[in-house]
Amino acid sequence: MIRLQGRMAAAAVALGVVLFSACVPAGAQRVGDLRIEDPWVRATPPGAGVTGGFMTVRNTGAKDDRLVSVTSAAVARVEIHEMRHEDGMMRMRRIDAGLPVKAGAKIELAPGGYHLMLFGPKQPFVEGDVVVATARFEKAGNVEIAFRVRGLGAKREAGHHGH
Ligand SMILES: [Cu+2]
Repeated sequence: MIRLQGRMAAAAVALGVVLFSACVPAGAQRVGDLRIEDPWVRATPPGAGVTGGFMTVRNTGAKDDRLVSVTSAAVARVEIHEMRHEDGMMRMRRIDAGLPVKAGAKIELAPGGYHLMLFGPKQPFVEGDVVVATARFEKAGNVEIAFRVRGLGAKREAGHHGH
């Protein structure tokens, strides 16, 4: 009987995880003192090798934090990038040290500025879908984020990517 209950509990947990993944609301998400707002990724045409991810991270706490890395089973890898004007051109670079999220402040990942670069989508991102990724923060820890897929034309980036 105990064994059976154990199995049923395990099944319920497994089911719960599946339901959670399928139904994660694409609204604000919270981890510790951090709020993740409006996470979204750009849709990809079939065969596209890369796309951008965006969100706002708000730190409501008293300690500085840092977005260290992002991973997702939906893509081969995710990098944190910065885009900025240099010598009259838009240039992009990878940020390996992570993105600081200062106490009481927010950091915006948006077209034309900081962004996530998602390489190698395992299948095309279609508008309206949700792409789940895990962000790791230095102090707040890991948080699963549901990025809503928006159309190709959504807030187009100024300039163009080097990749
Ligand atoms: Cu980039």
